[in-house]
Amino acid sequence: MKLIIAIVQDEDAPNLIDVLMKNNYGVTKLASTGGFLKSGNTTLLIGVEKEKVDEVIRIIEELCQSRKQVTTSPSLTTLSPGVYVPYPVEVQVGGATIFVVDVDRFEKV
Ligand code: 2BA
Repeated sequence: MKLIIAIVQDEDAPNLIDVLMKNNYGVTKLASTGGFLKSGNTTLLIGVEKEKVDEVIRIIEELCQSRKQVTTSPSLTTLSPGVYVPYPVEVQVGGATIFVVDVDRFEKV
């Protein structure tokens, strides 16, 4: 068995969860926060048989869009040493960041 850990954008999560559930995959949704943007994203835990991993990843790829987000990054000005001035930085986020890990043991008791 494998555990798929998928970090997706909040906007994509509801539809993705619906489609996974309709295809009989068990899903746990965790509210998470990206370390770089410090804004909310969604982490899904999906436990599946090894043979189903590719299908789940295909569904995630299909439903999770890549988007541009603007954040601010501190920059050191040359005029005033030690003074940080924020300026906007555009980053491309997602579709999804996916980890697939082995599950040693799976029990429902
Ligand atoms: P964040 O850490 O908030 O990152 C959001 C987006 O900002 C990233 O999109 C990437 O395009 C950009 N970014 C991240 N770190 C950067 C840096 N040091 N310099 C410039 N740009 C940077 P994604 O790569 O699609 O990642 C989306 C979210 O997936 C991340 O949100 C984080 O929550 C998670 N993630 C990505 N890689 C990860 C990893 N190796 N381990 C754990 N979580 C990860």
